Amino acid sequence: MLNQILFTIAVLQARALAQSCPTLSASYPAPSVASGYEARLIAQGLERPRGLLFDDKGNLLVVERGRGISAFNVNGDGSCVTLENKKAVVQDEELNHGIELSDDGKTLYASSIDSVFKYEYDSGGLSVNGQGEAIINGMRTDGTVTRTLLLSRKSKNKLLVSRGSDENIDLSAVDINGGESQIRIFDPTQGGQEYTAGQTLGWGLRNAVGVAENPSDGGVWSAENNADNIERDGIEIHENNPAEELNYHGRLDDDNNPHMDKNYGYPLCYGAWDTEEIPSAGDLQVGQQFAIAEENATNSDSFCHDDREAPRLVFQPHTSPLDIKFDSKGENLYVTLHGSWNREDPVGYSVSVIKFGADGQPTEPSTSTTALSPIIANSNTTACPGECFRPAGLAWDPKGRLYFTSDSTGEIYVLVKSGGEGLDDERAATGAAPTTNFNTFGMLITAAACIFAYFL
Ligand SMILES: *[C@@H]1O[C@H](CO)[C@@H](O)[C@H](O)[C@H]1NC(C)=O
Ligand SMILES: CC(=O)N[C@H]1CO[C@H](CO)[C@@H](O)[C@@H]1O
Repeated sequence: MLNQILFTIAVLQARALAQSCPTLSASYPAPSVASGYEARLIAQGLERPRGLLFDDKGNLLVVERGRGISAFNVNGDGSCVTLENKKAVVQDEELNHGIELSDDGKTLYASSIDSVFKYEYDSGGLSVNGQGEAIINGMRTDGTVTRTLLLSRKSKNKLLVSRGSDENIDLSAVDINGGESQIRIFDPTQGGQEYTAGQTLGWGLRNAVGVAENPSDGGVWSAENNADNIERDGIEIHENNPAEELNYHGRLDDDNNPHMDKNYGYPLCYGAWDTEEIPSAGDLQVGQQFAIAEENATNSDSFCHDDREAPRLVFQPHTSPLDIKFDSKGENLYVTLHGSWNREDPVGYSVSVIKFGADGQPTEPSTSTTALSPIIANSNTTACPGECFRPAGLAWDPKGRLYFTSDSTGEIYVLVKSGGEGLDDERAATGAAPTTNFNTFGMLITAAACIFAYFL
């Protein structure tokens, strides 16, 4: 089975003018970058950076876990980005991952393990007015800590909040009223809401840290981090099962959305990856769900198949998909893979891309094990997690450049096409219109770094 695409050692050729590019060097071996892309390390020294986004003036806001929200002015063309004038926007050590901004850029949202906070935000002053108001409460668990936020751009006043399980295999998640392992929908203009009062978009989602809305058709997707240390029929199968999952939730503006309020299996059913290692697998295929049980496993498999929503795609177990972001046309879904701990050979530790078709669905079938194409990865994963970057949050800037945080190393990277153009053509076209600090000569002379890698 093809588990991992191997990279050869990347060759870095820096052709850019020294003064126009930041030259930060990482404490670990230079990452491998796929052909056609360029990557650059643009910030270090952050406190476990997680979610990030760009405001209406093109400033970068990033959640530093245990510190709060920080802002930077962003300058430079191509991959030669500099982050300047760091400013603390919100100082709150409880904030740990989620961040969102309203369409008009004036309301900022962030999450802690227990609550979602709302702030009046001023992008001119890079500041918030007063304290945040807790608009959603009651999410604390002993297990998962992230509460991913997603504001729908297709439906007004719908804030999606994803909450994970209380423990690895959390049997309380079989009760929809408990509120564990769910994505719920809230009206962000209301205050003082309990998490369990939200409308359930999906449940049985162990820890759906990545949540995204396809801009082309409004389809909502989530990336689920699946269970560790699982056994079936008393046999350890955790090395190559269960799969991480990409689940489909339909459109929020569809009053007859057939996926609304559906159960995706956890804690009873799990996506299969390596079916040969699953006892009594029968004709179970990659991407179908199976039951974990001491007895009756095969009987329960039919329940998982018939009564639970199957993933639309599966990924290698333990790769840990954290953030997912579509490009403007909904043709590519980018994924950060935070990386494994519960397996012998480290996997994940990369940013990858999934192709989507004009029908708003992935081009690969649900049985595929090759839906992810790596863009940037650690060149020596045997040293992970110790000497590796660990991708966490993703964000687009107005020029269509894609940024990601690495929480373990306190870093931010930018990804562009070879030659410096943004990865998102549509944003690059509109965002590159003459603005305050756009410089045509800069674009031409900033050939930046060419990084070559070959897929084996
Ligand atoms: C990869 O990392 C491991 C563990 O730190 C180290 O022993 C090994 O020499 C490294 N391999 C290369 C090719 O650098
Ligand atoms: C639902 C089902 O098939 N239950 C069976 C599980 O296994 C026990 C022991 O073999 C049977 O007694 C049950 O009927």
